[in-house]
Amino acid sequence: MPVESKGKRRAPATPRVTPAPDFDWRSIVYHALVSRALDDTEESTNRNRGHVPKEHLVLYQFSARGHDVPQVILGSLLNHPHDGIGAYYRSRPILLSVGLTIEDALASPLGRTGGFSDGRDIGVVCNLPGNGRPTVLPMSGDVGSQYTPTAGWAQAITYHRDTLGDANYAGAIAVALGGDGSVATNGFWSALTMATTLRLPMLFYIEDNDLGISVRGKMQTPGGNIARNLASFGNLLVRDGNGSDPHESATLLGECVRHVRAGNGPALVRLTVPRLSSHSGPDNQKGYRTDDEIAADWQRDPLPNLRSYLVPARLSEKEWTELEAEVERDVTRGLEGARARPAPSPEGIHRHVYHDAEAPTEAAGGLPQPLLDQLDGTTVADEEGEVLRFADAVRRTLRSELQANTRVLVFGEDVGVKGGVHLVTEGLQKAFGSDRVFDTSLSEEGIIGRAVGMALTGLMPVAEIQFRKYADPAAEQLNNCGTMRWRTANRFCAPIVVRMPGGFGKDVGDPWHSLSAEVLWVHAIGWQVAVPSNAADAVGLLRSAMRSRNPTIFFEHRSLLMTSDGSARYPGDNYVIPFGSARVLREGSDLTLISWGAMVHRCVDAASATDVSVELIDLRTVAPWDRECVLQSVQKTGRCLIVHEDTLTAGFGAEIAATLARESFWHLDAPVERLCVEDVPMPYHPVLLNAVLPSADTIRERIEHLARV
Ligand SMILES: Cc1ncc(C[n+]2csc(CCOP(=O)(O)OP(=O)(O)O)c2C)c(N)n1
Repeated sequence: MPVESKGKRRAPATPRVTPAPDFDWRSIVYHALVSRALDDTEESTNRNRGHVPKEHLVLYQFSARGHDVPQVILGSLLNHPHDGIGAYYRSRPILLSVGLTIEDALASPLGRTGGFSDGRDIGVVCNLPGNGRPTVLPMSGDVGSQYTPTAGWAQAITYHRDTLGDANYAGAIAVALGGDGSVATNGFWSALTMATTLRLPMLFYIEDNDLGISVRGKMQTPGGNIARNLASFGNLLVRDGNGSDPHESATLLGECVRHVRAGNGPALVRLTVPRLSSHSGPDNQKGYRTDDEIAADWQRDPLPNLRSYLVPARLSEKEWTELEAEVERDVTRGLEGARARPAPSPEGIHRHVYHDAEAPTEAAGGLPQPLLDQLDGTTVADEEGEVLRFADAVRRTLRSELQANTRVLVFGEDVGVKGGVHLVTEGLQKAFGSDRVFDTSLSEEGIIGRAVGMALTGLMPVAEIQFRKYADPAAEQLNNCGTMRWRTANRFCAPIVVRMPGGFGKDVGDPWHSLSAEVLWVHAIGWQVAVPSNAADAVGLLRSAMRSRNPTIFFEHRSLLMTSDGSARYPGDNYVIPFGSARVLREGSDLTLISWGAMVHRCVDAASATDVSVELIDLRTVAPWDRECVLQSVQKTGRCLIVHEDTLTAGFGAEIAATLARESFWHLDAPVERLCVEDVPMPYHPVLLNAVLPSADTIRERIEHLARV
């Protein structure tokens, strides 16, 4: 086994103290040595090494050397089957200590089949389904994105334990690992706010190597010590110590884990650690670190300290040497197994973007299948239902699902006591209690990250984003939620529902409250996107989303919430509409008119005001969208006009037009036309607003023009 770092190691320096009891030191040593051996192996077989055969190349590599010993000490304390770990690319040692196999650990950086991602994601972005041991939540490449899903897992622990009465969750905790650079991210502060205001069972473990690639810790937090700066933070136990010292690491980590497990609220522990390698494979540290600094860091290597701490007090010289030999054997065997695995097949690359009923195993996360089987809905609407406004229909659907399914939670800014700024959730907190319907802190990243963490534990979170535009701060969590199933090769999924009002209001607009831009989530991978035009469709689509194994963006158009346009008969407490099924509102033979959301109503008016025979299709969902319905209609009429409120360039109409150009070219008698908001933000004054929005008149004019072409 190549051990590049051996020559640089120094004599042990830690003063002899009696090793802390209650730790499985043998296992800690084993995993620390495995982690070192994996780093050594990968560093000698990465892209920078010319002599390595191509098939043995590690394509992208991060070393945990120096971070490893305290991480495996922490891992040894995580033994509850419902513990959740939110980690990052330097966290492999803790994964090893909670069940990652050596073969998987090596196969993934080689990009081989199996493992965390089946060759789809870089090897250091790991995950580990629990199966009776702690779960390592699917990591992301974005620094800081691990924090809010971990806080969501922590809140879900309290929900399972206290609301669902599942005693198996008693004593479980969530642990987020992050570097000193990550304490400057939105995710860190959002999760810290959540954990401390709600007193969640969550531990923040900050591994401070004073480097964020090349940037020093003083740039990330004043003075470079997040623990010192958080000393007076409310509801937070804070500890600070030396991660090179195994005794101090074990003492502080042990104290913090006990504190959180006992239900005393969150804790944060910062340990200083040396980064004994470059940031990652391609980095050579030139220009930002001197040889003297690197040598000084080697003086702080925790591994020789671990040895002098334990030998001979807990392990004999012989036992340590035997452990080294065992590790060498196991890693050699693991490497052989990893290299023997085939490269992934491109054939399967399109699988697992969405739920796949044919997959041999179901991903972890989302509602349990037996519960979903019980919740089978009907596509037959109750024709006698009372006429409800859109907002009332959504509220009634949330109410019936909260009643039918105790795993449903509804939350967002002002959603609880007030009932939402649009009053859609009015009265729900009173009816279902503040653990099921609640206000959140003002952080959209926190709202969505929390939802993701909760869904991973098997809950159905329904998160409200107050206005479409305010989903912007949550973009990272939304994107990572969508790709989760694909990038973990169906090991994890986080089906959540994100309700958001958007679009122009009644006689009013502006760039902040009137955005639609639904196409963004059609382009983002893995999302279902519903844009209902009326209360009945809203009921069916929302219920489908809340019983789905895929995440859903659910638009509630502002101009429809309280108006007669959006009103419809309530179709029943079990009514569902499958995604991807459009509705033909009016049959015709001259031209196909396609729309969704509030524009549907202007299209209805336009179609009724012309002699042209218009077939009007309400798409209802834009991801997936009903291609067959559209193609069939256009192949009949030969003409197509698409009307949407989102801006023209690269709006969803462009996708439909491209599809028609390819699939219906020989049936077209005229170019496919789009009528949309031109490429400007929504304006405020009604005169300006009306100047940019397609009106029934402009739609009719365009229909008549197109019919004459
Ligand atoms: C959101 C985001 N911004 C930038 C990067 C690029 N990047 C990768 S690692 C890193 C430094 C992180 O430092 P720290 O959190 O201290 O962790 P360490 O690597 O030192 O363990 C940066 C800037 C990223 N992955 N994600």
